[in-house]
Amino acid sequence: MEGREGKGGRQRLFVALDLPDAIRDDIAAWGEAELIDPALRAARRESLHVTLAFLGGRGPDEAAAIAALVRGFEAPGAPLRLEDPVPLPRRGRPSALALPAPSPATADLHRGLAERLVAAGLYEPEKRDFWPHVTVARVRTEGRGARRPEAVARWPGDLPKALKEPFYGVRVTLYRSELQPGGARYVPLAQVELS
Ligand code: 3AM
Repeated sequence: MEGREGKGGRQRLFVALDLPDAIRDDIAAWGEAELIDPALRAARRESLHVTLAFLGGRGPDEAAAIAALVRGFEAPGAPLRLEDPVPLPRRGRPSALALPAPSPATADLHRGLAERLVAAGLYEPEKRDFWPHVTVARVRTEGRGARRPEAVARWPGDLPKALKEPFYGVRVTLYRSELQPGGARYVPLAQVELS
């Protein structure tokens, strides 16, 4: 997995819990039917994940150290379940749509990973509480260069019952986020299977 670097050799990194392929498929199928408002841009199927730690722009040495830490991370598979979609932020005009993924095991994963990254001097924990979720769509912005999200007229309906059954997150991946006109692309740099 090669590293394509951005400005000054820096890459925008984050670590995530990957969803099983079957769940990604089911979310994508639900999204095809429900994310029909033209202001919504569905997340790519292969991008569906629960972010565990956002690391921001890092140089090659730090990226290599983070990759090594992720490869050596040991933890049990984390059971989680999905809830009906919520627009984010909850106040003001929404810019994204997420499925809450309440899971004490995922919070433990986040804590364990954050502790190791902090101990290695590679991470400053966020002040806000960890809130596990899967981002399923972003809201397009109004016109060129505008930052204000468009208004969404048709929000999706609830998830089907089958998508609310518990499942296991089985892999932790370090991703590089590449910002592109069609939406961010996430490139896996290092992975570890959970036991
Ligand atoms: O996939 P989700 O939406 O959970 O929102 C960004 C995305 O999370 C989040 O990191 C993931 C990969 O881009 N993110 C982006 N900027 C962030 C920041 N400054 C951030 N999270 C925290 N702080």
